[in-house]
Amino acid sequence: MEFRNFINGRWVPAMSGATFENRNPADSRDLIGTFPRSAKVDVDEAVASAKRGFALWKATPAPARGDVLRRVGEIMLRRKDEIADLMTREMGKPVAETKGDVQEGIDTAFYAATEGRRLFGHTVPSELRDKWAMSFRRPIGVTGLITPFNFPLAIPTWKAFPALLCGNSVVLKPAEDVPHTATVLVEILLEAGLPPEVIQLVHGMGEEVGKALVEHPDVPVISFTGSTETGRLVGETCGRMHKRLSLEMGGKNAQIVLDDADVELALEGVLWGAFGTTGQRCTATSRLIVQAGIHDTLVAELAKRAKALRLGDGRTAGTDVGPLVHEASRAKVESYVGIAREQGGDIVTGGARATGGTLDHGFFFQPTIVTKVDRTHRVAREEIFGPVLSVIKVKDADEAFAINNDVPYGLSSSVYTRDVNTAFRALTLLDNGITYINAPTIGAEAHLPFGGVKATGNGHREGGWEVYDFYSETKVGYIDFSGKLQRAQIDNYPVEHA
Ligand code: UN1
Repeated sequence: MEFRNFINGRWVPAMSGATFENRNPADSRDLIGTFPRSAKVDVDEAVASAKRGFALWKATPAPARGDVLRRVGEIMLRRKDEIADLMTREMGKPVAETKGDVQEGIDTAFYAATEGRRLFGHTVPSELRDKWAMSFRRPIGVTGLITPFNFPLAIPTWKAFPALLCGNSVVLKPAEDVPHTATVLVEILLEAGLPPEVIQLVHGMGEEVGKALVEHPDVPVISFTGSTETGRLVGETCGRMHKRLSLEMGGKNAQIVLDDADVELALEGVLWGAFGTTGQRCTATSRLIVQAGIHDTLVAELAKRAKALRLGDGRTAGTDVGPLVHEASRAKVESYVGIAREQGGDIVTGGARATGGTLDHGFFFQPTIVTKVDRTHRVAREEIFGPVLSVIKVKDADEAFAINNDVPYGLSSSVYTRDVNTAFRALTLLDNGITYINAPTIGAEAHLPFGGVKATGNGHREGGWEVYDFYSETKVGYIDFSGKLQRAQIDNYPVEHA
């Protein structure tokens, strides 16, 4: 099947005619389709159209924009199973997880729909008589959204729905691994009644399409989710061009388990956090920091359960863990296992490609646990983005908190303890955007701000109420109905204060 870009209100191929293939990572013989390999000219056309879309859309009342997004949520709800299936086919995670991904999109749509009837400003007392002061929100313009493969629906919706609700138009550049899901999202937006030029979809590679979008002078807002390396390049360009930029990047998230924890709960949490989505989440648990008293028991049981996880096609019932998204990711994971060994880590389970039977056709890797990891080891500090968990033994909570903070990233963290004081101390002390108590490092909900500190982000948040500030510009209005010139700071303070 041949898929297209959506530019200028029409489904079109890349102007050059170039294409790329998208294949199922669980079975690379399964070709999903060919997609346009677009270039700068396609982006230029998309942005020109999105500018016309913006002129129309910004004049549409926010509650009416919200109505479109409510219909989007309704269509997604109706098509949930079908979308989950095609999403698993193109990126591999089990259907239970892709259904969760669609649900996150639905939640985001319904939240955005109601925000159309809020989008609050402030009314503030003026320091002068017969004068009002207020703030309100204005849309900004064309937004360029660059999204990753691991949440093919949720992440584009996190960005696009608030952007649209605020009255901006959107040029979406999805990861080249998940172009089919993005295509379906655009179809749904159109079916729900979004005026065609308000949304543009440009498929292709980051270095070509992403770069052209980031460098385009008529795109004042960029939102990027991906690696910290690429985010730095995006940030440099946006800084130079005075663009508003939201970055959501790497993580090295830790689950801390203290001696007083409910061990069974901690076990279930770390299995889900480390190996869900094959470890390919920015929020994945990639470090397990365990207090000495329960370390050996916990690790032994964990290794047993990790070994028992069933690998396979995410569309087959009973599959716990799907493949990595492509061969390059698998090779990266494999190289980190080598690095872990060289630096003195002990591979207690996994450590190799998973092969045999149908697995031979996909990019599978065994769930891997490395023990005897020191905080200085590379597997304790660098993002791997795969099913590899590094276990670090500590003597107490203070050491655990210090190690949690001793990495360049700061997305999520998790602490298992029954002590309420320790739990609140963790919330206060851990340098992360999100801390979970007695729950894994993954599982953020759509109506709360999502994001991290340090090299994970640049201070913005997605989700919840804060993202609406990112996609709108604050404007202040002063209305003086006194009928005379009133000089602020001067006429209301006529007497010199000593
Ligand atoms: C991501 O890891 O890229 O909290 C996003 C979670 C999901 C979102 C993760 N709701 O794991």
